[in-house]
This record gives sequence, structure tokens and C-alpha cells, in this order.
Amino acid sequence: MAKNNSKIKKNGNGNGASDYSEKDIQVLSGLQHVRRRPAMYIGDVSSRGLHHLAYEVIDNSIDEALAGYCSKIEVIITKDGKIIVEDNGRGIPTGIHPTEKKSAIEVVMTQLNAGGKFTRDTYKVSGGLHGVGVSVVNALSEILEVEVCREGKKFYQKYIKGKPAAPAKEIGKVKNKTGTKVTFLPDKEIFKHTVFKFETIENRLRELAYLNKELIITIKDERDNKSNEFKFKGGLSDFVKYLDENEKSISGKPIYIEGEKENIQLEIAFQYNESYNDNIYTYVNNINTHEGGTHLEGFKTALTRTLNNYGIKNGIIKNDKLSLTGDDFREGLTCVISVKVPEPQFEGQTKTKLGNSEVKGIVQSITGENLNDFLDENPAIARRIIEKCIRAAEAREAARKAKALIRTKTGLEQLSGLPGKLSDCSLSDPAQCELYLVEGDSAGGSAKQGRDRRFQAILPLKGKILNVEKARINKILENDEIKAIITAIGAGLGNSDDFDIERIRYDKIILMCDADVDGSHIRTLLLTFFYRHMREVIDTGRLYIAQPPLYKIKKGKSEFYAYDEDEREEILKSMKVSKKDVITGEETVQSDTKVIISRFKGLGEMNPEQLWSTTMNPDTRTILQVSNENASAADKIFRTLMGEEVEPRRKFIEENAKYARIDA
Ligand code: 28F
Repeated sequence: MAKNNSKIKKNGNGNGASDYSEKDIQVLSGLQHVRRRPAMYIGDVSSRGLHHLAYEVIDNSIDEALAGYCSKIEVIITKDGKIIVEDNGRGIPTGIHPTEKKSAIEVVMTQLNAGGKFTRDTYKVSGGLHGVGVSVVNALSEILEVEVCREGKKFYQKYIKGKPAAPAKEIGKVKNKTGTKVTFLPDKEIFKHTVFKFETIENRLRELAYLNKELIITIKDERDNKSNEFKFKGGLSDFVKYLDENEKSISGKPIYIEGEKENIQLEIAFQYNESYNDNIYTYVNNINTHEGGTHLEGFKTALTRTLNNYGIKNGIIKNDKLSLTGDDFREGLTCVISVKVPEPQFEGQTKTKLGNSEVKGIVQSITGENLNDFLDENPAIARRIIEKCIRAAEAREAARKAKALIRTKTGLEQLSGLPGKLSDCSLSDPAQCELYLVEGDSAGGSAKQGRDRRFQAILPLKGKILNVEKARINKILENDEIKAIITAIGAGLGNSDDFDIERIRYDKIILMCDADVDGSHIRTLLLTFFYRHMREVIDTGRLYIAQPPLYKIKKGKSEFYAYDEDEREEILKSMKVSKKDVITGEETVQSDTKVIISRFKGLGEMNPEQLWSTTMNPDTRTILQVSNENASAADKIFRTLMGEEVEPRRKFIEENAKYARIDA
């Protein structure tokens, strides 16, 4: 990689910079720095980071749509692994930039922050956490090509690893066509895997189509002829219906609220279903704000107050009985909130929490007024919603008693406050500690013997844990396995007041289940539990899935482990053995010339040493971090797998059987 030794420009007063000599900080010109430190710009170079490239380009088209000039966005994944994004907006300006002395196209494509600084400020919103700009995509692409149609002409420019191969030039005329088309091939020197997943991009495009009603978005996968087109007239109402596809609404069609105040645009749709979960998705400028923020606060406050006042005024809530809390008013709620804020401030651990204080009052007043009108006009629905909230309050009261029981345990457990089945680690700094949740007592035993007891704790789980998707909170808290998990983790339960991530006892919580159908079911149950009742553990990147090997390959005294079929074949190839010397089956066969492949069915088949070296040793293991990138997709999967309706579950399992390995 080329070096650039230009001098450092100091920011501010330069304090602290004196510790560094010039060779410590190699100042690289913008795009070179992106190539050297891609994670600083796109988070990481995993599949997540790869897909971020596509989102970044798509965001530019979305900006053009928000500005009111683009009605259609087309995305193609090509056979050779490129992404093409094309919009019918105005097209990037093609004239020569007065100070940069190159075309505006090249400025947008090669200057860091050209997007952030002037594209996005001059016209409307989008951006935020994304918004590193398309120049970052360019820097991380082997090849990027841009085509612009504007003022009757078509322009073209090509870049190699971010550097222009030639200036932008006119390559033809067009009639009645404007827009921008970007084609890029991610650089294999940067990304470990450069294969785009259709479903991942499809999910993001669907979300964008819901958030920007009327916008047409298409996706086509030329690798296997998959395609889809999204256009939602109903916008967020359609989104809520889609999320609740497998649920029964008790509030009729989604309640839809729209408004604008002080340049802040608000759109909300919500409905109540018969489940016990609340699902609120919040967006700021099309970006999912996982950690909530002032828009969510405003909505919650308005919902609680408006429903409570209406219930009391109309004699549905009796004042003398138990009082209802915010949580009660959100049981069974499915809601999408989308705000467009000109200058969003993002806060929180993952920078996905809206901080702008003015937004709270605006959302609160628009929601309050509109909801009040809705309740007055729909008294039957109003009554049904509020009666459901009252039942939630009654269950919460029962749960409070159950929670109190967990806190005051009896017998041995009372001494340490920890579950008896937990083999804790000796270190106490959460940053160093890991908790393994292990399927079954026998695997739990091996894990206990195999682990490094300084920093690895083991909690064996017996049988299936409760399906939390089908149970109310008080029932969940009666379940012994769940109680043990909650007390071992030590941070409480729930997604708000009762949970405190600061009190967590382990920074890594690792699910270790068998590689069979039961194992994957148990893993799904556990994921559902964390997703519904300790989501912060997922959102802060603390939940992992262990990857035990599927095969052992033995030749003479040497043993190899393979984690999937591909790896098994690779190992066999590297051994250069002929097919007839490969035996598949039991380990008991002894031979020095033959290669014996045995399949691990369960964790229990490995002895403690094997389990340590293949699955638990941090130096050699692979663990998958569970992420919540697309919360609405995750939510749907959990509902489909765990919810009431049987038919969609059967369909989902059939369609996804070949992906049975969850790479979360
Ligand atoms: C496939 C990805 O990147 N679409 C884009 C535009 C439109 C304008 C623009 C973009 C304004 C001053 C730089 C056009 N006419 N799709 C895209 N469409 N960027 S990116 O402007 C960029 C800045 O110079 C545009 C008038 N204003 C803006």
C-alpha cells in the first residue's frame, strides 16, 4: 500500500499530540486511510461491513428521493458479485467543481465527507450513522463505475481502488432520462468474504420502501434469478401489518399518525395484537435507532397519558383498583415511528439513540392530539385496547410477586445468590469473563472439566427452556432454567427499568448447543428469550453462539476438525488420500493408512479436552456474535418460529431448511 508522508494538521490546541512522533501517525490521504483502517469507517470488514457498502450507495439514492426528485431505485447483484444501484434522480452534477478543479462526480466519489458535508446538508436528511459517504465505498472497491444521465447527456467514470482511471467524460446522448448508476466490486484485499446475501439486502430495501411510501425499489439477483419489487402505498401502516402478519389485531387496521412541526416530520403507525410482547421500531432519517431516544420517549409518554385519561374519563379504568404503568399500555403493541430530523444527534453505546431534546415534545403533542381524536371516534376499539392493558397490569402484579421470589431464594443458593447449577469462574471482572449456557447436563459436565475456570463459567440447562413467545411474564418467571439464567447473568430482566447492563457479570454470554434439530430448537428458544427479555445483551454485542465442529478426521495419530462440509472436503484434499481409503463412521476402527471421518452428533460425544480445543479455547475457537442489525426481520423470524400460528412456521422451516445453521 502506498504511503503518504504529508505533515499532520493539528486540530485545536494540539494538546496530547506531542506524545506522538511523526512516524507513529502516518498521515494518509483520505481514501488511503479508509483502505488502511476500513473498520473506522464501516464498523468492520465482516459480512456486515460488506453489506454496509451497498447501503451506503443506496442511501445516496434515498437522499435524492427525500429531496423529491427520485421515484425508483433498482438494485442488482450480478453473477460476478458486483452490486449495481441505479436511481432516476437528477444525476450527480457533472460540471467542474470551482475549487477542486474536477467534476462534481469525482468530488462526490473521491472526497471523504463530500457526502456528509455538502451533499446531505444542502438537500434534506438521511445519513446519521450511515452517511460515511460513497467515497468510502469507492476506496474499498476493486472497481467502481459511475454513470450519470443529466441534461440530455450520459457521463461515465471508472475508479480502481478509489483512484480515477480517467476524468469523467461524456459517452453519449440520452432522451428524457436522468439519474445516477453506480456499479462496484468490493475489494477482496479488504473483505474476508465478498459474497452479498440477497435476503440481507432485500430486507433493508423492504424496510426502506416501507419508510418512504410510494418509492419503488426493486432488487434482482442474477446469480440465481431471484427478484422482488417493493412499493407500499400505505407506508408505515403496511409495515405494521407486515410485522403483525401472523398476529390478530385487536385494534382494527393500524392507527396512523402524521404531522410536521418546526421542520421535524413525524409518521407513526401502530396496532395492538393478542400477544404479550411490544415491538416498537424507531427510525430517524431512515436509520433504525435501536437504542430509542427522544422520539420514542415522546411517543411513550403520549400513549400512556392519552390512554389512561381516556380510560378513566370513560369509566373503563377504575381509579381505586391497581394503577396502570407505561409497560401495561404497551403490551401487544406493534409500532413503527419514523422521524425526519434535519440535524440529528446520535448518542448511546452504538450511536443509535436520538438525542435531540426538541423532538420529544413535538412527537408527544402530535401523538397525543391525534390519538385522542382516534379514541373519541372509535369507542369500541378504545375499550378493547384499554381492557387489554388492564389485564396486562394484573399479570404484572402477579409477576412482581414472582420476581420477589427469585430475589429471596432459599437454601444453599441464598449464600451466594447464584444458582446452584452454575460453575462460576474465579475472576470477577466482567470484561474478562464468559458464561457458557450449555445444552444438557452431560455436555455441561464436559464443559466444566474442559474449561479455563479462571474466566469461563458454565451453566448447564436441562431439556427445553420455556418458549417465552407463548407465555406472559409471570409464567416466564416461574421457569427454573430461566430463573437460573437471570440470576447468573445478574443484570435483572426486561428491556427497561428492571434491567441494568452495568451489573452484568459476564461480557460474553455464549450459547452452546448440539448440532442437531433439538440443539437448534433450544438455541432458538434461548435467542428468543434474550431478544424479548434482555435485548440489550444482544444490542451491545455480548451474545454469542459457539461453533462446535461437525466432523473429526483422523489419520494415524493426527486429528483434524471440520466445522462444515466444505472444510471437511478441503482437509481431505490436503491429505491427498484416495477415495477408497476414506472411511465414514465409527471411531473404533483403527488404522494407520485409512482416513476415518466421524460426525459429532452432540457436544456430549466430545471429551473435555476436545471440547476445549475445538469450541472453547479463545485462541482456536470460532464464536458467532449475535447481532440485531435488522430488528424487524429478527422479530418476524421469532414470531414465525415461536408464535401461535402453525402454518407460517411450517412454511418458514421448509423454506429455510437448507440454512438450518443459524449464522446470526
Ligand atoms: C446509485 C447511487 O448517488 N444518486 C445521487 C444525486 C443528485 C445530486 C447530487 C447525488 C450537490 C453539489 C455535490 C443533483 N442536482 N445514486 C446516487 N443523486 N448527488 S448522488 O448532488 C451532489 C452534490 O455537488 C444533485 C442538484 N443537486 C444535487
